[in-house]
Amino acid sequence: MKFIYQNILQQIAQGKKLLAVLIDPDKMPLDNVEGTIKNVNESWVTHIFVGGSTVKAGITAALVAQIKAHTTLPVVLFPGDVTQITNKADGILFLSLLSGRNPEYLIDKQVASVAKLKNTTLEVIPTGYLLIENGKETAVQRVTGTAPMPRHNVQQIVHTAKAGEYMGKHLIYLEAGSGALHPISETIISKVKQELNIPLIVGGGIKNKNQLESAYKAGADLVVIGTAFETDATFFEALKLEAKI
Ligand code: 1GP
Repeated sequence: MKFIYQNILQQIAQGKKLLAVLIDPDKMPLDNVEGTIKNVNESWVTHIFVGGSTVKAGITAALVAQIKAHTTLPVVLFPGDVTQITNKADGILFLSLLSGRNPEYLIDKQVASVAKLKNTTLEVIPTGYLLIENGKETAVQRVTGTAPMPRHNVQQIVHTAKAGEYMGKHLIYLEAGSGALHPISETIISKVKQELNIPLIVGGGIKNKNQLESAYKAGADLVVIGTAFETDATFFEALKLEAKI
């Protein structure tokens, strides 16, 4: 499937809002996949992202294969490391951590991934990734050794996102971090959205439907939710197809 990005653009052009569930291979036993994906299929989730900051090497492929066996939704890798790349998925967010100044996460890991990627049929989607301060330290911060951008310096966040667009990224991802205390603020989302001509992904710390709606209203095109689905099985209930916002 090489149409993930085109489909995102088309759906956004039609005024649709997109939702990705983030599945962390470290936290999802293979035995739980079928039940979880059944819930996903019955909700208005549009994408399944798979990845994490600290996933054990070698477990992602089996998980993705199991997910693919139970859904037709696009499965997109959201990798914290080269070891998480698997051809079993449909696409990959080819992330560059633009908020940080660690060359390893700006370019080195991307170079290291090429030998693997060029032997896959994954749709590679260039994505500018910005980690924003959220009230507590997150795994991305620890693993990458970079500081998040201060949330009050909105202009710097906007300029960084726009620089990503000028550099040719196809998506910008505003990340508060998994389990963030404060999701990305509406002010940040709306100011970034006003300046961008490419789709905007927002994730980190979104725990309920109100926060989801706020992110959409502020301008998020695609919202990513991981922890809330892991910790609250009833959250899928609120997102059943018939309850679409
Ligand atoms: C993390 O943005 C994602 O990379 C999702 O965060 O787990 O807090 O939903 P949560």
